[in-house]
Amino acid sequence: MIWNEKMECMELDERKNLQSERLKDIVRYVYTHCDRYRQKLEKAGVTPGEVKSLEDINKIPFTIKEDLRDSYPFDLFSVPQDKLAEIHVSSGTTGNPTVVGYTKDDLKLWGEVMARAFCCAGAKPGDKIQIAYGYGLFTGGLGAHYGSLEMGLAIIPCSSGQTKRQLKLMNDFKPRILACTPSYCLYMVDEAKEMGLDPLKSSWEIGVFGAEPWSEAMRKEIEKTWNILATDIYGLSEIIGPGVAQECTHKKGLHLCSDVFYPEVIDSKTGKEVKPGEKGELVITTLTKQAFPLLRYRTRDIVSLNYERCVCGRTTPRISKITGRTDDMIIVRGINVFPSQIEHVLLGIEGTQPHYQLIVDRKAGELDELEILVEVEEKIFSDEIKKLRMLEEKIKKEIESILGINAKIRLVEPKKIERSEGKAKRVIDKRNI
Ligand code: DLL
Repeated sequence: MIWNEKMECMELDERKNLQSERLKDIVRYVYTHCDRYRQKLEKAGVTPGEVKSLEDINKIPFTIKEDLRDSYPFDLFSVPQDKLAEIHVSSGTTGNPTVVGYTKDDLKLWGEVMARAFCCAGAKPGDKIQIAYGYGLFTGGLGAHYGSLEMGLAIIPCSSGQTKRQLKLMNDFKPRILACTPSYCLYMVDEAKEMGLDPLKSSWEIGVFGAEPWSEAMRKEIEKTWNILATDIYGLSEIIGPGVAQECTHKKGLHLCSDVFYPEVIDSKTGKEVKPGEKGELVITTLTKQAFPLLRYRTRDIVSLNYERCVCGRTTPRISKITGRTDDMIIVRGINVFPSQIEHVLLGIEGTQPHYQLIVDRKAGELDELEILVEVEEKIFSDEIKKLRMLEEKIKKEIESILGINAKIRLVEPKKIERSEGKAKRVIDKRNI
């Protein structure tokens, strides 16, 4: 089943015309509704009249994460605050989080693209869905919720965690669809076995997995273990949350809702568009959003684009699975972490040095572990163990309260962390993903 055949199976020329019209409208809209954007466009010498079609998109300056940080909390919004229906936040690079907002119409759009995504994965109205993405400020849970409502799925809104309860509900209610991070899906295997459940006999037939990178090997492992069709869903809070792109049952790339999110893939160094099929950084322009439209937003995610019609009948362009990022953001248990955020926390704690390293690991059947090595001043390192433990605890608590992540802290003596003449190696990722 295709949720919105008109938009998803449109002839390419027709879609291009629609995108052109929408691009003109959105440029005019942000220019007239958001002072910050108007200033940005004026600085680049662009007025709405100059953007006459898609071919003019190059005239528009990119929007980057720092623009969002600098406009904290609401300066990049295009509606007054009393028109907002919902506000979410995601990780910023330092200090402040990235704030994103929705009007009621934006929430409708979110429901629409998520309904397209669930259909694309093979869901049918009337199916039960277990949503094990976190509900709250993270966009995973609520995005999946709105799409399920729109589509007419029966929702079991478990949120993430409480795995035994999660598995009991699966066993008793028999949902056909599971939506969660791929690593959480694998993590649930051991607990299921402990409870005497056979993962091969689970009621889940379709998984809608995303919010973090995962490999084809991991897909095979999930499919083999749970006897499930594991599909990939992509999205980011800045654009809407989950629902930007989703694999169909053929699993040959993620169909991107390009009637509402216009994609470009660029060489991240030159900023120039690469040829279809070549890898580069995904840049997205939201064509119809009201509260928080973004022009040419640099996602930092590396993909390639395929414009060929898919065997499923959809004509929407497909992005490859995300193969990396152009910045140093890592995703630990579905939480986006920038090394600069850790640095920011450490700088505020007396006795620590700005030398640190993040070590991420994932043992078979377990969730990601984040260990942070922190150099401390000589005089602190020679202090009694009790004082060192107190400092570790303080750093741990601070990181947990700011980033929402439970990290193991290891204090090390000065100069223990290898120095580099170039870019410091802040992250050692031992995960096999
Ligand atoms: O992770 C939204 C989401 C929720 C997507 C649930 C899919 C499912 P953020 O927290 O803003 O939003 O993180 C966005 O996560 O720029 C990618 O780097 C990464 N990411 C999201 N989906 C995938 C995926 C949500 N399928 C950032 N594969 C993005 C690889 C992904 N990376």
